[in-house]
Amino acid sequence: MFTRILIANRGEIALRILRACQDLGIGTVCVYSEADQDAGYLKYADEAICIGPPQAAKSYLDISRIVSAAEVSDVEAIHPGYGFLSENAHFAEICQSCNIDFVGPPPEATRILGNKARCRELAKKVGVPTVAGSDPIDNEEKAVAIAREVGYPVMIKAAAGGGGRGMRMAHNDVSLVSGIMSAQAEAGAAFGDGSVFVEKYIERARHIEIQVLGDRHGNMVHLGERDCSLQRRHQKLVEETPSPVVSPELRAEMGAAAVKLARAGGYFSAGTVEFLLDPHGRYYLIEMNTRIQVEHGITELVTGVDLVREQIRIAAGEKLSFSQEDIRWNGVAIECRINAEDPDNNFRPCPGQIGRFFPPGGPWVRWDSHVYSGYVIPPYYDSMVGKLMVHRPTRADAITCMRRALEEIVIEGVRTTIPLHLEIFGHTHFIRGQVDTNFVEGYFAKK
Ligand code: MV4
Repeated sequence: MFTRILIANRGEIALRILRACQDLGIGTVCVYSEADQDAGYLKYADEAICIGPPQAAKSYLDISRIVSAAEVSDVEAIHPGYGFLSENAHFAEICQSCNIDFVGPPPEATRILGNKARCRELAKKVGVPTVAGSDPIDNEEKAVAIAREVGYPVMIKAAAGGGGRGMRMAHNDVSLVSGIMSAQAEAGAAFGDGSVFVEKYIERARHIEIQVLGDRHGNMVHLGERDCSLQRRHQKLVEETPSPVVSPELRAEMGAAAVKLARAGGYFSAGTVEFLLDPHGRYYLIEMNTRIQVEHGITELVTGVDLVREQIRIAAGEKLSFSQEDIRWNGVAIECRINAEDPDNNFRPCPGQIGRFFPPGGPWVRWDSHVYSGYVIPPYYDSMVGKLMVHRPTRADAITCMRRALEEIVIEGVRTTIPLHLEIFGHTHFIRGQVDTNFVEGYFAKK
């Protein structure tokens, strides 16, 4: 097992990884930008190294700065968290070449499974259902022919895209051609790869993702699903497990499909296979996330598996200490992502200093956050303040518990999404589990 790990991330996930390291008796090195120099969690690290100015490109995204910090602090491994360099295969390769273990999947698996087009191609090869659509577009006439064949509306997606970037909807030939051009331009600029493909738009779908966990000895399990249908502009607002619409039989089937795909791609570590589930119960692969995800905590609550701890054990060459038959799901867990955004101003980010602050708590409540009264939320990174999770025997109990927790939070000095979450948790359709990927956009259209 490692003696020292560098945490190449910030905020709540840096604290989460730090806690897992401490539980494993592993020393910790935290890197931080000048914008995070007063971050409270740094005091828990054995060593904290400033790697640059606030801009992510010159700090948390700068491979040479992070690897230099790893060299001078003599760590054996780097945990990338999520976002930043967590899905950067080149970074994982540089770590390997410097004899530093990367706490995540092998680079070649990231290159295949983390690319939407290559992931789709592999899924077709191994018999995992995919959405009707195209390979990467090399000419517009072909794209028009395929879109007409599968039927409008269609989605245009960047192969190297993520978080909704390089993604467009098209309802006819004209918007298809213009959508392809703008998606190619956006993806080329954002990811250095402008390749895009077309998929039929699955109406009234649920967004169901399967958590997989594999070690370096060929063992792999799935840990059930997370229903992430409540998104606003491709940013998840609420996640829950189990999904109200996934039966034990469907869970086993989708779990097996996810494991089959990940194995075929040579994957190990924690990863998430994303599917769409249509109203007829048919599921389709859309992509794979080759990292630990923001919403991993609700899976930890219902399965009792510490995913970050397992990632570290796997990176150190240890075997999974459980089989698929050992996995049990207990109760319902729901997460709200609390962001410092202004619901009355189109959810624009609302950084600033937190005044009076009282976190939620009590039985069955988990609050994963790095913030405190007096903390300044910097404008340079994502606006997430914390992840509020609850774990109860039933979905109805979980909703009640979440409402109580949301109502007791005090965060002054910044606007947050808490009022929106309270509206969602009071909405009949959500309470009945009858929402799909259009719910949030549709909800705002009526306001
Ligand atoms: C889709 C889709 C419907 N049809 N693909 C992919 C990335 C994720 N952030 C959203 N994704 C979707 N891909 C096809 N072919 C529906 C979604 C989707 C969604 C789309 C728009 C607005 C909110 C959404 C919430 C979840 C899933």
